[in-house]
Amino acid sequence: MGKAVAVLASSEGVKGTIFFAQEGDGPTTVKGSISGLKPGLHGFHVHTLGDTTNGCMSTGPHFNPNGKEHGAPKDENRHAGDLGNITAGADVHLTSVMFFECQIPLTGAHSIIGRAVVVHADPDDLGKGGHELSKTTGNAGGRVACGIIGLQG
Ligand SMILES: [Cu+2]
Ligand SMILES: [Zn+2]
Repeated sequence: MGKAVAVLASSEGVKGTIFFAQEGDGPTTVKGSISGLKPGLHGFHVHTLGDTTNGCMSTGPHFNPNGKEHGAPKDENRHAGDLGNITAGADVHLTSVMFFECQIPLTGAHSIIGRAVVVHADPDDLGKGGHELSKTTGNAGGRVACGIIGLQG
């Protein structure tokens, strides 16, 4: 079992911890919780770089090893790092995250270790919003929290 963790931090009081686990070549389980998000949908992605020297801005674009366009997790044409949206309820204290994902392995050439998880201010339109940013970022707005994905024992 491969395991990894990202501790999310931000200057806006959003905090969280996201755990990743993968058995062999199977799907990666993504599980965790985030606090401090405003209610509603928030774009949730793996970005290419594990670099937070300039906050979440320096984590680069969406992780996209296959040269695709931005999309929804279930789309054929999507960035590997496109994890869709997470939903923050009216209770801003805790947003739970739990899903399985096949395009973010913890080993191999397309491993997400050393990259970053980013949570956005706005909903990800999943490539379908018709905005000029829809096909690259889902027009998900600012980067409110991020964390570097590191190996966990
Ligand atoms: Cu993002
Ligand atoms: Zn994307």
